[in-house]
Amino acid sequence: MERYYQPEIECASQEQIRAWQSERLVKQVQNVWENVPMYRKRMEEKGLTPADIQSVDDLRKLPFIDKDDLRDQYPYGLLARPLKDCVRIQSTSGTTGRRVVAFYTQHDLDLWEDCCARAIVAAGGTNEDVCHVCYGYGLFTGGPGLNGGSHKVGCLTLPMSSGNTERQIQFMTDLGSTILCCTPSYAAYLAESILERGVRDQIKLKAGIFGAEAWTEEMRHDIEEKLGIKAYDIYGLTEISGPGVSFECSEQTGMHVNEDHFIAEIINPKTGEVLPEGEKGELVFTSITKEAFPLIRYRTRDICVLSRKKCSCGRTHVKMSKPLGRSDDMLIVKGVNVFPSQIETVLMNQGYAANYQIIVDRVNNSDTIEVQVEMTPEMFSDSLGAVAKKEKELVSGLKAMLGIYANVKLVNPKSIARSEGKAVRVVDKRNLYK
Ligand code: DLL
Repeated sequence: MERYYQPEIECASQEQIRAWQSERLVKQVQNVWENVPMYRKRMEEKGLTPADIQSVDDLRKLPFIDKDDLRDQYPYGLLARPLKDCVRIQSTSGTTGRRVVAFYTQHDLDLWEDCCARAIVAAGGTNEDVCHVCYGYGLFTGGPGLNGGSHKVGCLTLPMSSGNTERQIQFMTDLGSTILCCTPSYAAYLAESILERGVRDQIKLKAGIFGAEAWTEEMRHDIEEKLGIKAYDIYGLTEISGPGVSFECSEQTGMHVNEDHFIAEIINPKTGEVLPEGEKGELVFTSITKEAFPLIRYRTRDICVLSRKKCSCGRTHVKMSKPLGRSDDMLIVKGVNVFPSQIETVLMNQGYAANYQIIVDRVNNSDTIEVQVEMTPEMFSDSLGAVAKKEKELVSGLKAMLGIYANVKLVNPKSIARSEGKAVRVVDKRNLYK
């Protein structure tokens, strides 16, 4: 369906893109000034009024916001529209103490789904496709976003959600799924399961749209080869709408940011200075068309590079590299955002000292997380059964906090190496950012 490949927008000249961005930014700044007390206060602190923002060149005058601001304003503080105009919330994955909630008007849902539709079209999707969505549905944006995009393209949409691999494969073969949308680790797992069952020749997949977590080029090639598909990356974050903030095209060399809706900047994470195109730094987004929950200069903590090099697909929107790391300590494990501080909170609440290490690995394409924590000296003389009970208590505390299973190992007091500088809390053996 051509409707979601809009060359007049996606292939517009740089001047045209800047003109749209300037016009929309000016309106958005006026909007948040009038409707969101936090923005007005922050602007006033810098001696700014909306009149100081005349074009996209003035964006850098505005203050940054980050996840802590979102948490401080939870739940309704950043709403720019009356609640009666909002029709949906979504939330960042699996964070109990650090919940971030985003709001959408019907207009916001439409533009989000349009962005996902563009991603599906860029992966070759048309109304003749059967789009198999096994991102999680619910508060997580993956399922609802790609589901909406798939409808807009006119694909037959299979709202599978995650899990139940047996059923996934059965529907895939019976209904002839042609586009697979899920996390790259689940895609790799599905690929192995399909090969194990010997049903590869019954699979009609041609493309996959994989994101929500870091994945390497090696992983891409592995999935492409095993499933006989082309695997496209898709990026996004709940705060800015969800998947589809940017997406890969046939060139597979970075993801086009939907610049008619989001302005991307790269900054030095330490100083906040805006860096020129091509330099590596923290990605910052401003949403210029959203109504309910517009974010101005939101620091994503994802480390990326932007490029305006000509793309063979014809799209002119700036491309972002795969995230190359994070400027905070957030981990994404099994698609769920995990902060070491959440784990520490559980340990402290159950009476342990802060001598622990988090070991993340990927075994058979599935993430594993283990928390090793030193027993308290009193526990050292406990029976094995008593120690196992304590481990179980930690496992359920962590499950309640993180929403995922983490293995727990109680180790001898003083057996975790002490560090003279920063403690090495996390050992991530997956090497995803390279
Ligand atoms: O992960 C939205 C999404 C759903 C994107 C489905 C793509 C597909 P959050 O749960 O808010 O939203 O997590 C956002 O995930 O800041 C990145 O660190 C990471 N992330 C998202 N996409 C990618 C990707 C969804 N393609 C956080 N590569 C972001 C690497 C990604 N990291």
